Amino acid sequence: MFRLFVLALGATLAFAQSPSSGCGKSLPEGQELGGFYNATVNNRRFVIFIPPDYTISEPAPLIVSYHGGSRSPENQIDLDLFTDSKYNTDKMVVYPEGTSLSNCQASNTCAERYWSVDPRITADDVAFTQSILDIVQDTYCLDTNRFYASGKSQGGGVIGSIFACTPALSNAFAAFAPVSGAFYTPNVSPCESPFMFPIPCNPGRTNIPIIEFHGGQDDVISYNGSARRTGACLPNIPWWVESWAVRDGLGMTGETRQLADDTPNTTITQYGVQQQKGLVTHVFDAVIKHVWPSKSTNSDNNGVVAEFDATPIIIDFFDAHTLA
Ligand SMILES: *[C@@H]1O[C@H](CO)[C@@H](O)[C@H](O)[C@H]1NC(C)=O
Ligand SMILES: *[C@@H]1O[C@H](CO)[C@@H](O)[C@H](O)[C@H]1NC(C)=O
Ligand SMILES: CC(=O)N[C@H]1CO[C@H](CO)[C@@H](O)[C@@H]1O
Repeated sequence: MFRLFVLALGATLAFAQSPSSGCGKSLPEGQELGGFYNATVNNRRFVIFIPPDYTISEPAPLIVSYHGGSRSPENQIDLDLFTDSKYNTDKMVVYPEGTSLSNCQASNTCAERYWSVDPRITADDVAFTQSILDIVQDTYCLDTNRFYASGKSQGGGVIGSIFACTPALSNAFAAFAPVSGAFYTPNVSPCESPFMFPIPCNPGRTNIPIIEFHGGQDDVISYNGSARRTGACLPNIPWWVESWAVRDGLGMTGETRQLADDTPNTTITQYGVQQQKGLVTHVFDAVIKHVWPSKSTNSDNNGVVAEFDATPIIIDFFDAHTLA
């Protein structure tokens, strides 16, 4: 009786952590704190970052970050700054690699990698992600209540319109943060303005935290939607976000304000009230293009920087949401 009580109290004090089976296992040989390591599963590559504060006894949160279409895990590492000690020292970060087009040899594009939100890609990225989660949680000491997904462009599309819309993965990740998301939607007819069509989605729960960032001058994935590629349609972005708010039971109306005093062109819209306030959140910068928003030069922005850094906002959003 007494022991049960102590266990229950211990669990409460630990903020409902859920230690993975990797807890207590020493780091794989040759791996060090702060290091990056290639791994593969079913012939597909992913990169693992061991956070500097990692220990085998304290379950770490996990961020899985998906690169943009044609890009690579290495590009995403440079862009998202989730491995920069300025922003993160406690979270493990994993960078999966997409697959190439089936006819890539003809077009000489086999080094370019894409995600299955792109209608040309048939790889099972849900199974790939599930395999990665299985491996890392059995190898490292992770808190399975704090797994998070982020991604740029197609990487944002695959997490926001496929993984968050799939029972198993919507339950595996505690929150999702697509950036300049390419939310290709199949079988939309007609695919035409105002691009506010029903988004097919079958999540495993009704309280999924989502934060989406988008630029008003995005010339790749237009803010107002477009018919960019045969076989799939791109939704109006505010409509896509609003669809998530409705799916989460928060209603269609959000509260919009300027993000910060020094961001005249950037607004944040939060859906939900009281404890659920911001469960669905949208950050809109009217001036930026198809970028990972950053006040510094990065490989996306050609030196035309944003009014804010997306990275710390995403990390704060993740920290605010856990499973259970
Ligand atoms: C992982 O593999 C890629 C491609 O094979 C290579 O470019 C990269 O340097 C490797 N990264 C590490 C951390 O070994
Ligand atoms: C999107 O459409 C709205 C009107 O619905 C318009 O005011 C705005 O300029 C458009 N934005 C872009 C980036 O085209
Ligand atoms: C595109 C846009 O809205 N630009 C505005 C950004 O903010 C400055 C300062 O308020 C305005 O002068 C720009 O017009």
